[in-house]
Amino acid sequence: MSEELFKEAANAVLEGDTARAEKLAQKSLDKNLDPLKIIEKGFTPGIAEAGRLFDRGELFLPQLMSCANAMKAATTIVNEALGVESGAKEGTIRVVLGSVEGDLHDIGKGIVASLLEANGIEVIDLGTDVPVEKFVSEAEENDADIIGTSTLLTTTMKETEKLENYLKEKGLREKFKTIVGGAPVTERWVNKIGADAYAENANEAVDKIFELAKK
Ligand code: B12
Repeated sequence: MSEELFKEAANAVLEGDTARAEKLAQKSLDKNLDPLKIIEKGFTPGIAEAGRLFDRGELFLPQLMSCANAMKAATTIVNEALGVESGAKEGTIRVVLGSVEGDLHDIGKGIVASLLEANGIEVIDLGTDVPVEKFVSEAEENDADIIGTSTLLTTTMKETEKLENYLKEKGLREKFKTIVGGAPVTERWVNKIGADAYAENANEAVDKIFELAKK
């Protein structure tokens, strides 16, 4: 039954049908399905397929944008449900999160933010196109423990390396832990630039952040 719903969700995103995607998001919540499952097994395969078709020239940018809008609308509904459990308290882990400069992708980052909050982690979401200087000034101002960067483009990946260098330059490398994510990022890249952690998805991000906070 839920497999069918997942398939319908993927198709709604692939067809850029925002109204249907929203309806399916709500339906999955009404059925008490795990909110993260409907994102991971339903909507994400839909947007991934849209990306593949775009890559092969079978989908054009306006169509990809419609798919992204449907995905965003659906994840906004599900993210809210994820956040219901949220209860960041004084003394909890504080994470400054954003998409790096030049990068406007924010769907995955939004899911990560919601799941972190659902686990009692405080998130200061700086949005998209965030310069390294801003990540650091916000981390300092908010007395954050961790800086999380999201990058979806290979061309903007180097911003994550720039952040490491900037932190060292300012003598702040030991003050904050860093975690990096986004489709083109790998464990190897993260080791190469000297960041503290990599997470492939939102679930892993929660585990890695708890581990980092213990160090
Ligand atoms: C949706 C989308 C768009 C939407 C974005 C809408 C939005 N508000 O985000 C729109 C249409 C606007 C768009 C624009 C562009 N896009 Co685009 N886009 C995509 C697409 C199809 C899906 C991305 C997505 O939302 N995935 C779903 C989410 C849930 O997954 P995710 O982002 O990977 O996030 C998960 C993990 O990575 C991780 N994670 C993410 N962030 C973080 C952060 C931390 C700290 C951690 C720990 C974990 C973590 O957890 C998340 C949840 O599990 C991808 C293809 C793909 N398969 O990735 C292309 C893709 C990324 N885009 C691409 C391109 C080329 C572009 C454009 C340059 C197109 C153009 N010609 O203008 C522009 C660039 C705009 C810019 N300056 O940023 C290419 C990038 C190629 C490359 N190698 O660099 C891709 C790969 C498509 C392709 N195959 O060609 N895009």
